[in-house]
Amino acid sequence: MKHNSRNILVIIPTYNEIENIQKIIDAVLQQGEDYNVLIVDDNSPDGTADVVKNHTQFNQRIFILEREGKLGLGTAYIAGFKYGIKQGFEYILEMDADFSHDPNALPSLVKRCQSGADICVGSRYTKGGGIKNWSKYRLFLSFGASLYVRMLTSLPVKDPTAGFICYNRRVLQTIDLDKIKFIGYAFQIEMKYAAHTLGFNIEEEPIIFKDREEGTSKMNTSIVKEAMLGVLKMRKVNYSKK
Ligand SMILES: Nc1nc2c(ncn2[C@@H]2O[C@H](COP(=O)(O)OP(=O)(O)OP(=O)(O)O)[C@@H](O)[C@H]2O)c(=O)[nH]1
Ligand SMILES: [Mg+2]
Repeated sequence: MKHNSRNILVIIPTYNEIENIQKIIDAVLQQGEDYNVLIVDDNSPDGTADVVKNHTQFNQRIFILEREGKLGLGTAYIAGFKYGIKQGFEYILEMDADFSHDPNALPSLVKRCQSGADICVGSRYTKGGGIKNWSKYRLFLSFGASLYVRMLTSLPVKDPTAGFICYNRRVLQTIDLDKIKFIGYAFQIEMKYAAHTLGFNIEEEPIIFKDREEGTSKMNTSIVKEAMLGVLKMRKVNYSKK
């Protein structure tokens, strides 16, 4: 059997991504031999997991974690991180299934981690980054959230709610992942905040984010509320393992 390189793992949580799943897996694996993909599916009613499972039998670079129901983005990533660490991956990434994050930008994030960054954030709000075809409302929410976070915390990250990220495995091994409590945008903030308070350095690589073209959005106001209150709460948490 061919040796499977345990170098890079791209985690993609999915809920009803049947229109995107095949294309996004192909686009990730195309980045190189050392790229692997882990789908964390929450029993999508549209059968997303079945498409993935058609491939896992033949392709050793595709993995799947199936959960019983929609348990949220945050816990999906935590499950994925634990899997990636256990399987010995060196660089563990977060990415959406909906092509908002350009798979061709993956190597630029990995490269930054290979040359010293503990975390590299694909950033919309750093010089050279940007957003394509978002409504004024989404732009306002997202940019407002980033200002809010930076006002209330010392987090030196221009795009704290970003979800396109490369972690060095040492970061995920050091954070007590069982203390990460939030599920939506707050989860993204919380991971960066935890890493920062534990002394890890976070770099930003400019990316152009684009709105999903296919499938439906899972954004809602409770996620925004969680983020607003969550930022206040996380300042009291010690994220180290005891
Ligand atoms: N496993 C799992 N994946 C989820 C869940 N909610 C969202 N996702 C996935 O997480 C990623 C980001 O979710 P999106 O729906 O794109 O959220 P968003 O980017 O804020 O909103 P839009 O792009 O406007 O739809 C996508 O790959 C979703 O399929 C969930 O509860 N469980
Ligand atoms: Mg999206």
